[in-house]
Amino acid sequence: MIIERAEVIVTSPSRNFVTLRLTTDEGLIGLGDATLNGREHSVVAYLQEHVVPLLIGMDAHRIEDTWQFLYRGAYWRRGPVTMTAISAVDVALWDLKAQAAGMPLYQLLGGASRKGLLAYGHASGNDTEELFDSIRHHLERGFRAIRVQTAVPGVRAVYGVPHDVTVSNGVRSQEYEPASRGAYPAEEDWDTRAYLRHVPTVFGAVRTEFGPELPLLHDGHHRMTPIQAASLGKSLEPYDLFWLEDCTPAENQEALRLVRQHTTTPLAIGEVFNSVWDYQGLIREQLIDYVRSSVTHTGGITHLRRILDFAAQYQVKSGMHGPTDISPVGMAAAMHLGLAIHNFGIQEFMPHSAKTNSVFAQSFTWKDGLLHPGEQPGLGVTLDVDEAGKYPYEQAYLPFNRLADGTVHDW
Ligand code: CS2
Ligand code: MG
Repeated sequence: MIIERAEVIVTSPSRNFVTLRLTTDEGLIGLGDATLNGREHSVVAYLQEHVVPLLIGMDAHRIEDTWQFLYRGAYWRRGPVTMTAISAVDVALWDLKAQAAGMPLYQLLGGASRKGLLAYGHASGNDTEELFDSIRHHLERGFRAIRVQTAVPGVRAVYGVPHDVTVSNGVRSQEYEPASRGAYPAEEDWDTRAYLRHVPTVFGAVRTEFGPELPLLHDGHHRMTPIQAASLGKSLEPYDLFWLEDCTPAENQEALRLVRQHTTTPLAIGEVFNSVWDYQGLIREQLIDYVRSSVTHTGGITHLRRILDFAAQYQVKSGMHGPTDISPVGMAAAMHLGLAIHNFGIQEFMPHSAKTNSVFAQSFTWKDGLLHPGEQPGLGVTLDVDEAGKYPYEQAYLPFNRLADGTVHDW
């Protein structure tokens, strides 16, 4: 199975996506997600200029060898751009191998370990009433686990809460999408003390309204110092969170030691990580409970599986990143991997827009709160190139934060 063509396809149906498309001499087509939100063209260039020329004529069956060749052979290792580019190649090769075998990819990864993947949705609100509506809306759409984000009094724009929600017949019609199109990132504001006072009251209200059973999650989005995160974890203990995510900026692994000493609230981290080395201390010292890496940004199925196998020795589980900036191709890869591994925890699931689904045909199912990748050979995703061509790239940025005195803060 020889790679004859390798194309990098950029499309922007409702947000930007980058896809690597490999075609073999037998006419099979394999896809890999190469989307790095807000920095898309860095991965396009990495692939087009440096990787595509190496792929032509290569044996598509040699997944492990190709991974090692691209990782070690580049000399310059790790980093989001490199690891996203390697992931796209890795996933496209797994897609091809599974199609050649005539099996859905999860079968090649060891077969199904469960019926489907518990997935959580994003509920949010500017006030309690809006938040409760959003939670009910998600429960009606079948979600059995909910991430809760709310506005904070005195703060203009908060991560996870849409600014311009439209509600018709009691249903919120807009999903939260942080990246905005334009030539400059949107500026948001932040006040950690106001946030720390407010969040426990929100979880108290949610538990009173929805009872003790519903798994609830929360994303701190890298904004707290270690002692602030410790204090939040402690104040949320009565509300029994499934996890508190990214409580501190993720690059400082030692921070989690301090947080862990003070709270039993389960911790999830790693959506901005890209290699097993980012997790080494966190997993070995049992400082986290969930690995947030996506297949897309962490060197593909080959490398994320390695991280998760290491994590399994310490009872740390998967919690793969799945916002809309993970393309349908990246989501499919996550679902196949999540179905196969033993230490699956939960999958983040933000449904893609109708326009995105018109570009990417997908085989996954969503039933009884569980995702399943479907039974088509390979990943189960096809890319309609003509449809993709209708939506050219548009510059887009994630927002950034400034404190009241003008200092830039983690967003
Ligand atoms: C997030 C993301 O889903 C999450 O947990 O933290 O929404 C994140 O902000 C985006 O993926 C950034 O591109
Ligand atoms: Mg997050």
